[in-house]
Amino acid sequence: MDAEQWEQIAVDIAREAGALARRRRAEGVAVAATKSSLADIVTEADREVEQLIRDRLAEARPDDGFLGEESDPRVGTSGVTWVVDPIDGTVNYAYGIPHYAVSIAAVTGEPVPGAWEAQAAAVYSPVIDELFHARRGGGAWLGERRLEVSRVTDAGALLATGFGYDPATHDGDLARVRRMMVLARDLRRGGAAALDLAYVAAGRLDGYFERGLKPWDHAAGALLVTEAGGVVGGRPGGAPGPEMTVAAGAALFARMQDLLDE
Ligand code: LIP
Repeated sequence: MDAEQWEQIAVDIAREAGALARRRRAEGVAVAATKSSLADIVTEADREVEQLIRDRLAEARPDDGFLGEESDPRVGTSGVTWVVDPIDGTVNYAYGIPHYAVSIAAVTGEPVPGAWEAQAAAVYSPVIDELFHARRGGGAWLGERRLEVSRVTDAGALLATGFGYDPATHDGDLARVRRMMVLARDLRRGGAAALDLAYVAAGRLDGYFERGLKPWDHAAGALLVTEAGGVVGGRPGGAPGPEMTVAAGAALFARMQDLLDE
């Protein structure tokens, strides 16, 4: 099996999982638990959707590993690991804000950002029925439209960011926003990293930066960006991860990293 088949698996499962998430949202959503902080919530739908994804992947790819937000990791024997956020934008989902996505990526190598090689990705926004997908070397697509990052280089960029659930990190996050505003025409805070990255790939955002992301938040979206001709990284020279995730076209990416590290 190759990346094209993994991409199709990700697309098919993301679509089915997104439909389940949307149905559960319409039936009413309750917070099942809080995790790292009061703001860091999980709903029963997050858990149910992740279980559906795990079940479908086990049927299609029984020897693969699994790394998801809401359940225990599984080490596979095939060299392929599926990195999954069942509902990215959980707070939006819980509040009924229709901006959330199912994020599924297939990676090879050690399932750690910076060590893995992303092979295929699907990010599905079920309320507006937009499915972003990519495979390594095959380009990034929204449906049948090939995606390309914007060519904006500096002042006048539409940037997106986010803030972690830990209030103790907000001063640093806000100071970083202040430094980045020299580049920005405006700022967006969508609340779903996978869609922020998908929108950079689609040229709907010129750049995105956020501290505190988990592997499942960025695994699929990062491949969309690089297959759309963009660059994704973390701290200067580093991989995307909890310290920082930055995504943009090459010229803007360099300017953003300069400012992030001041
Ligand atoms: C969310 C990210 C978002 C970030 C939130 C949270 P979740 O993921 O998509 O960009 O700002 O703090 O990490 O928790 O909804 O899967």
